[in-house]
Amino acid sequence: MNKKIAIIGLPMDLGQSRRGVDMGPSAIRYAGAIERLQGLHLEVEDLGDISVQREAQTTDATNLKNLSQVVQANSKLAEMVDRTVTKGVFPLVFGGDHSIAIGTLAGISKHYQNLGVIWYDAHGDLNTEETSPSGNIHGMPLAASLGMGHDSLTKLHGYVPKVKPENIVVIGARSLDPGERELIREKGIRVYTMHEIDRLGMPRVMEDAINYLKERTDGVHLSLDLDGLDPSEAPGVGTPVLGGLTYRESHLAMEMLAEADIITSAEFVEVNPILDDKNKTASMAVGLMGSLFGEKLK
Ligand code: 4U7
Ligand code: MN
Ligand code: MN
Ligand code: MN
Repeated sequence: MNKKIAIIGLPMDLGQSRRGVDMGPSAIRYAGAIERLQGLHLEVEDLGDISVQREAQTTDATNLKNLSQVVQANSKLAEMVDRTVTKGVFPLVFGGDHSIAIGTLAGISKHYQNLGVIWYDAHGDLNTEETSPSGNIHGMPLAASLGMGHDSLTKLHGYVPKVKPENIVVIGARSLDPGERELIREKGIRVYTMHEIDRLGMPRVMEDAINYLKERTDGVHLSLDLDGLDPSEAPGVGTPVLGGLTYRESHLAMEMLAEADIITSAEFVEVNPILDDKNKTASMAVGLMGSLFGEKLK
């Protein structure tokens, strides 16, 4: 694991419809992210937050809410992440709604032949403006990174696609729209739904996912949406879905990733402190970060 980490916050809530997720980066910092990582003797530089142009909600002719603002913020993020990777530093991004993964992946992927992605989420985020039931761009970042959807999302930072379908692993899915299911089938994307996790257990699932990615990728980005966890434990998210992963299962998953030493960039998204219970969800994000970066119990 890279010993130098750069933290980048993107306080954006325009990729979905509930306000408050723009305060995610502050909530995660307030929960002690930087101190936690410094405690692991990592060199941490906080690059601060990217500024987001805030104006009245817009919907243009397409079924995409706030498209221009989302594209603008993501372009800045892609630039910053790109520069970070160029310097040999590990980019750690705090969201913000999950639409920011479009920018993160755009900044990272050009540095790899075969970037792997672990999408830890209750959702597939594989909608396009044609299949999306909501028009919310936070339900589209994985599709956009595959090169599917609106040009201004797929072409962000100047190249398409950012990831190949066979290099993606989705973990924790339990809410997939019809168009997403079709895409998963058509592209052969590896998805461990809650069904597989219940049947096989998190250790088997992670072992499997890690071996699969190790064989075919030269870097792995972890995109962790806090709604992958069960809302009874992580209530501070805008799109909660019952029947999710526990905090302990998630910890184990992070510990196994640390042990395998495959993660080369990460982002923690969708923390909404307004919907949270005493910053519990942000604290969980920080706890998971600790494990991901090698914190040991003994
Ligand atoms: B998140 C949804 F319809 N699929 O597209 C959609 F269920 O980043 C939800 O994973 C998307 O939180 C959730 O709007 C996006 C919906
Ligand atoms: Mn998501
Ligand atoms: Mn989600
Ligand atoms: Mn969500």
